[in-house]
Amino acid sequence: MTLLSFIVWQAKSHGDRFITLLHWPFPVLMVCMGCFAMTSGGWASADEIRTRFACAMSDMYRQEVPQYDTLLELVAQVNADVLRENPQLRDGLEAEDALGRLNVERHGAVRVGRADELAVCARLFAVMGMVPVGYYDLSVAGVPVHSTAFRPVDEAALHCNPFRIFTSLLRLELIADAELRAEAEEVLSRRNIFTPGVMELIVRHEAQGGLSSADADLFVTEALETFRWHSDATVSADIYQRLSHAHRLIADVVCFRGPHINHLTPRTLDIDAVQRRMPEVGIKAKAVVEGPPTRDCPILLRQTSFTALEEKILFQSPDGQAVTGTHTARFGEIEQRGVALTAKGRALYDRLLGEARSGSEGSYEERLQTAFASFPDDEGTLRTQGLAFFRYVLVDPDAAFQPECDLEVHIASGAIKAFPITYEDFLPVSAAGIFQSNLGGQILPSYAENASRDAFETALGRPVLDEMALYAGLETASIIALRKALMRPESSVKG
Ligand code: OOG
Ligand code: NI
Repeated sequence: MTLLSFIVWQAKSHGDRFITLLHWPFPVLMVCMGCFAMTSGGWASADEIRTRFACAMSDMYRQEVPQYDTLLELVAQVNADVLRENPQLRDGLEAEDALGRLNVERHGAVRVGRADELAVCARLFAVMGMVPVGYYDLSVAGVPVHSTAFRPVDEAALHCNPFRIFTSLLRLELIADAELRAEAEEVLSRRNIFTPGVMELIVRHEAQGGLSSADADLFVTEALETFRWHSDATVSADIYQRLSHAHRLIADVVCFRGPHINHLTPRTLDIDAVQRRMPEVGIKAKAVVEGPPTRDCPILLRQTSFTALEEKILFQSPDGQAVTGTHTARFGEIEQRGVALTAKGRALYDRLLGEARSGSEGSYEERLQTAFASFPDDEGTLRTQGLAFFRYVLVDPDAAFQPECDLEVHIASGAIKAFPITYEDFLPVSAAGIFQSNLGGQILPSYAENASRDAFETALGRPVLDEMALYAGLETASIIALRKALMRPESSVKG
């Protein structure tokens, strides 16, 4: 396929989105600007605030959940081993300048109880350049929430620190018992999960278009308060028990002063090794790894977790007597990320996963391996069959190009390199597995398929972005940059 026809093919396969993509600030996407601490206006950059916040959150969680600290050490060890034993992978990551991001990479998760709490979360995360991407309906899996992931979206920001927060909104309407529902609503209506300080700084950021470095520090401190663990419940033991009986997750969201961060997840280069070695460091891992099976060429996302801690809590009591109890909500998770799949690739993934999950022969891992045998496992085939997204980079600017040159010829000659675009999002079936592994084996009520994206977006105060359009945008931007380089052969284009 020639380069020009490839661009035309992109335009056709991504339809209307391609037109929108043409309006993107391509130079911003394509030029890795690194993490500048300051923007030109003198404000702390969103990337910088996000990095400070992610570090502060990680430090807080290490104090609160010591097993997470142990997990971080194990992941660092495994990643170092993988890089030592696999120089090719190391060189690839180095060529992409992606080693730095690996060490800071985390995702976390929180669950809020009211629509207006979600809306303020959107404004709070926006200060850090994190916007809602994707809609996840988890009611089908017996979890009464729907969710999005707040994350950076442009290439430079992702490169700097792709910190994401999977954010769920409780769906009280799925509580069948009307009296209990009203009670939960009443409890939630009494709380304010944001400090006056963070509200003021959000408003200042919106008015000024940025925050000074000192204000950014203050913002991080104040924002962190929302996600801190509080061991004193806001309700009596009786209400807690009744809500917990309806669904443990409902009690977790409703009965506390705020949406405590419930896990933080470092990224590993070998999730099977971490899973295997968790018992050596005293961590009990979830039985199966969610997502695709072990492969040469990782796709999407694989995840596993350790079960939530049992923590002491204090209930309210009318006579002021201390009533103690326990609550299990906070856990640790690890993830391994692979290439983002196109709609075609994703449809194949969903079909094969469905086959493995519904089968009954052999172990789940065996069924997964068998089902995924028909998913191509080399970058070249994933790319040429249009199953995954790639970023095309001109690595030899001195090569003699003609617009009609064949892309594949230049890839074969090494003048153009195709790098897999990392999947930055989540998977609903996996997310449900992660939720469930931490509900202590509670039999889950099954909710009818009940996606309510409109209601979610109304609560959020804006639409969620379409992740497929974002990946297509990154791929197309890289091709347009190549085309520009063809027109001005003297200019060198770096990815
Ligand atoms: C979120 C579970 C989903 C993931 O990695 O898929 C999630 C939660 O337990 O609140 O974090
Ligand atoms: Ni997670």
